Amino acid sequence: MNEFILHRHPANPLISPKDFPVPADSVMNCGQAMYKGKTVLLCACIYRGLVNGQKTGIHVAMSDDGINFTVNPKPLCTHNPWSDDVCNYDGWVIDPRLTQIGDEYYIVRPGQGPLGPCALLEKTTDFESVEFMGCIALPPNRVPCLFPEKINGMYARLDRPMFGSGKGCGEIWISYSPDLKYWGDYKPLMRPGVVPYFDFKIGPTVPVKTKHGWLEIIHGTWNTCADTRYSLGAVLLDLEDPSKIIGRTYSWILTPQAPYELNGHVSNVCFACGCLVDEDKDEVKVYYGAADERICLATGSLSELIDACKNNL
Ligand code: BMA
Repeated sequence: MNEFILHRHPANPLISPKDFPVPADSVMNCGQAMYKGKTVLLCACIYRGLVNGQKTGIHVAMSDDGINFTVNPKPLCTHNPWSDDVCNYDGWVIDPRLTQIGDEYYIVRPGQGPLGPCALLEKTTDFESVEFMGCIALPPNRVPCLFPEKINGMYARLDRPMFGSGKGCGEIWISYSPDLKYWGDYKPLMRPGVVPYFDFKIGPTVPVKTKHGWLEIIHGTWNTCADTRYSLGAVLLDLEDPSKIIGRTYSWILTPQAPYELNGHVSNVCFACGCLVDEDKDEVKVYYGAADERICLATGSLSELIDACKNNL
């Protein structure tokens, strides 16, 4: 197999529907963070049948070693009725982005509805319960990713405005807020084509601070006459002004090749919502959704990835 910067863990897939504590058809794309020395993943699940009357929910998985996870059978995030008196803008509870800001953990997830996804904000401090903080982006914006600290006195996020079909579906913009609730000062940052391996869609994950810049794992698609390929790449943003791109990989860093990525609920998919970085260990870890059906891990050298971004490799 042709290897790129991220390398698959031999224990993949780490979490599959058969390992889930409730009946599951798919265990999908996960938010990721460290909490009290443990690795925590927020795993989106498409249930087999209905569980507590719902078709989807987001469950907490915790691990001491980052490989063996215990999944909570009770979902952390589930359908919220905030929009139900007009229409259901929370019909499909998946794809959480998880950002630690100080001692608090913020979850942004798509509120899927008739005009496409809006963005719902929730907060947790213990991964046992969430506080619903409201809708922070009009549809279609799927899914804004919060920076983990204020930049020049303002919260910042990477937005993902999109339209339903056609070339150019899905861009990355940046915006700012004094309080995480009211957002503005919007600016476009990346379109499909910003890297040669995404020609149709491009989307953000939660940025991670490194001494060389904000490391931003991006996901996106390349369309061929035969299929669509959902892969991962990386971009480096300026620490002081994250609206400046200071590097990007010109090759994908992970693309579907393993059987568990090539075949599944949606075949040909490697999709990430974030990454974990350990600068002392020179390591980047990406827990990713494979074929929209199971959760896998790929790791790589942080310095190799940063160098690839800086040298546009
Ligand atoms: C995206 C989202 C993800 C999914 C991916 C591949 O548009 O819907 O949830 O993993 O497509 O199907």
